[in-house]
Amino acid sequence: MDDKIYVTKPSLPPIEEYIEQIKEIWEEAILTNMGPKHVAFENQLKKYLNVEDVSLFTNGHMALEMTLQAFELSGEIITTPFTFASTVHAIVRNGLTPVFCDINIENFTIDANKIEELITDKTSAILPVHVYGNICDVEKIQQIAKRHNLKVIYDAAHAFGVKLNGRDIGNFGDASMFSFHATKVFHTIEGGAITFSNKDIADKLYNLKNFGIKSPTNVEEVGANAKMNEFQAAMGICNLKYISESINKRERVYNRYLEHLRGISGIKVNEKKDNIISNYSYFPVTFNKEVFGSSRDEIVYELNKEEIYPRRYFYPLCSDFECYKAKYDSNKTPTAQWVSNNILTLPLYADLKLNIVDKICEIILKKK
Ligand code: T4K
Repeated sequence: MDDKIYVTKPSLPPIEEYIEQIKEIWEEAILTNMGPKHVAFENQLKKYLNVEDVSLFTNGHMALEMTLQAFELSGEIITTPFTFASTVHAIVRNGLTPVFCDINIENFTIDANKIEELITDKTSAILPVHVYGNICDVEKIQQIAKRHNLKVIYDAAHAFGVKLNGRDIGNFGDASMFSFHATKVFHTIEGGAITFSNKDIADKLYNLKNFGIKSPTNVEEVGANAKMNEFQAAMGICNLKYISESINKRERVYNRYLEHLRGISGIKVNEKKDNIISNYSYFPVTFNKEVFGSSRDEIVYELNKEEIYPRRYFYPLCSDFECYKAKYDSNKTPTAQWVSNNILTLPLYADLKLNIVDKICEIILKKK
């Protein structure tokens, strides 16, 4: 048995429940193309996420890429360099130009106070990321978007089930993308969804993910294939039953980390605010070597020696990627640069044993 500890481990439903779902797929012999599981799962999600509309995709990335296409954006999109490659690639693969805004040090999301100075006559949208499930300054972002007539599309890949002041996260901006990848709080093996309220976008997304086909004889748009299949939807139906239990277990792990690491000088943990219902998706920690005594990378080395594999999400910054670095200067986003160089996401998943959390923290605190 592999007793290595990774940054995450997928939550799986009882296998019998998935087999039951799969049997029904066998009986119907509809495997994909918006079949009965797809429709049922979409309806369940609409209720769970408390949103007007949901469109399912084969993964979060294609959901985001096609949403940018559906809104017919042009020119420049303001986003954050402190994110997974997908966010920026989705912009570039649409023929658009990412403009990187710095992040705030409190919760690592885009610094809303710095967005306006980046707006030009070419800007058509803002693409903020609720990174680690931390919520962006949605109010300020909405005001800016309104003033400048911009669309707001949230990358909510990490934010499944999160609420702000009782309002579900998928209701902010023009659309939000959720990832249902195996490594996420909630998964469909691979998968993703867009939540939105604009009815025109519903038809567009539906067509775009199915080659732009409007009817068997009418192909209206240059679409692609990004449909969620029936096996993915079946996994979603099974996992949705256990989501509250899974988030509660994550909260226990999160609290245990806090018990050990909160208040240690040179370490900053990701504190949850009282007006937020969290999904406890990640446990990011920054290490300030001058104050703490050890750097992030020294901590990684120590943990790896014990077969514990946290991840440096998100290092390097997207603006430092080989494919983008010639066009960007990461010194212009100094907070993102510092965070990327000093942050570590510690293992966090529903079934992580609390004694392992104790061990991880002991290894970290020995390096004070
Ligand atoms: N926007 C943001 C902000 C995102 O973070 C992501 C995805 C997207 C957009 C795009 O959404 P998707 O198209 O993926 O739906 C992982 C995930 O693959 C990726 O979905 C996720 N973000 C990203 C933050 O993490 P890697 O390259 O770190 O994956 P990997 O294979 O190294 O997995 C991490 C650890 O998880 C492994 O060390 C072991 C464990 N693991 C992984 C898999 C796949 C398992 O235990 N079981 C598994 O099946 O990207």
